[in-house]
Amino acid sequence: MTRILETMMSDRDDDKPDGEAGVATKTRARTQRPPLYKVLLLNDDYTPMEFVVHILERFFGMTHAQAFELMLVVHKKGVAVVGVFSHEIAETKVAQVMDFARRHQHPLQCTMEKE
Ligand code: TYC
Repeated sequence: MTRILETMMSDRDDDKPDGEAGVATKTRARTQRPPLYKVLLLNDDYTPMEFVVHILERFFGMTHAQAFELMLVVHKKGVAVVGVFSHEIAETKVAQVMDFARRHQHPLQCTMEKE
């Protein structure tokens, strides 16, 4: 009898049958950050350097000096990250660059990839 009483008293979960105390679980709310995407600019042999500099100023908010420096990185290394954005913004940047290059008949390539 003492045993039964002890069992009942120690079952502190009201919604569980006697002898079946609930397992304590703590669920911490995890804040989800949206995935980010790198926008990459690729080198080629034909697009003029000043055109690439202009693109970096116009669509990526760089100063002329920043744009020139990054254009040279792409020119020498073949590719560089020119910005990191949400999926929607990255898609828009890629589309803007590709459209602008196409309209000026330059073969410049711009892509995005998950960070
Ligand atoms: N390689 C090009 C040239 O010599 C310049 C260039 C730089 C092209 C960066 C594309 O993403 C690029 N005219």
